[in-house]
Amino acid sequence: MKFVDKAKIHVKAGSGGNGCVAWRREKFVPLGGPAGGNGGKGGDVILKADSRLQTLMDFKHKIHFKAERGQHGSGSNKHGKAGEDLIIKVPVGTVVKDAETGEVIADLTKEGQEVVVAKGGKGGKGNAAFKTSTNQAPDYAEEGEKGEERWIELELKLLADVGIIGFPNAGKSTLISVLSNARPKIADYPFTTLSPVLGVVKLDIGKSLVLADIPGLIEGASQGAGLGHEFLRHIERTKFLLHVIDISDFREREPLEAFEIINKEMEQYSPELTKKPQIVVGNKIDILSDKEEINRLKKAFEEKGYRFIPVSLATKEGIDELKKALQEFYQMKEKELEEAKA
Ligand SMILES: Nc1nc2c(ncn2[C@@H]2O[C@H](COP(=O)(O)OP(=O)(O)OP(=O)(O)O)[C@@H](O)[C@H]2O)c(=O)[nH]1
Ligand SMILES: [Mg+2]
Repeated sequence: MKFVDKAKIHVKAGSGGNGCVAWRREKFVPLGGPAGGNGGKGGDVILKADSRLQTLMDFKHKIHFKAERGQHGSGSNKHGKAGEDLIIKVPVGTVVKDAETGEVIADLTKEGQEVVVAKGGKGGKGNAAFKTSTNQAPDYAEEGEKGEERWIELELKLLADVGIIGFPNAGKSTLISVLSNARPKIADYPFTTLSPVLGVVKLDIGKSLVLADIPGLIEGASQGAGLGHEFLRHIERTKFLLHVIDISDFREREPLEAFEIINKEMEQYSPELTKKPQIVVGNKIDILSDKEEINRLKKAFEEKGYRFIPVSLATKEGIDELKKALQEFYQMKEKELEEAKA
């Protein structure tokens, strides 16, 4: 399935039905009064978050959405029926913006959450509604109001607790497959992962964390190199990052330098991202010949204020320590994490 995380759609609410001009026509009532009914209200266009949807793919081809109009009023004081609302389902995590002004209309982060994006027009009043003591026979009625319409932008920002970042081939997808139920594609060439993958890690304390594996970043990603950096939006909501670095002999760059490059690219996307706490996961120690390198890196990262955990995702060495670190993190941020889920 193709992952689509941005869309632009046009929504148009139903117009209200017109009010009616009519007169009572009954036997033995020669001067029947006004009897024109009101028009019905037009239907709203509503967006609703649905956790069964994972992407905005449905909006690639269908971009126009229209709710039903209200029926016109009619004689004998019959009011027009209201138009039905149109409910459009979107994935949980969808941010809704007015396409023209860029204003955020809603952030649908909870299952079932709804927002009206175009309001249906009010129905017009029929002439019966205008009857007063001084005007017993109004011969006019109101037209229904037009339904609102506008272009809106949908942007999916996945809801995950922990983001996994790093260069291509560092082992990010291997990490999520070792820690969680997710089974993304893993291969020894760069840019294996083309769209974000979520996985749930069960912690020993009976709680769980949602991890997000994203495509690899490279130097210049903010200028469009590699897969660019747009996908970083999916870690914007995370509380914490696992930064995976290949520290084996076959790595292409010095690990501390790799770390700096990724952080620089993240900062270009949003300085907020670099403020998130990071744990450095030094991967592939099974093929690292100089084990002294581990101590050197541990010291260097700790001096920078980061926790460094050496692992081999291939042999599972160091995984227990990593899981423990995740658990400690959970306990540290428990209140925030629970609040986000509530
Ligand atoms: N020897 C060794 N190889 C590993 C280890 N972890 C991952 N690999 C290999 O490294 C390669 C890249 O792993 P991925 O998990 O696909 O890397 P990624 O970071 O997700 O890469 P992209 O999706 O391309 O950004 C694969 O061939 C893995 O089998 C490890 O601990 N030791
Ligand atoms: Mg990957």
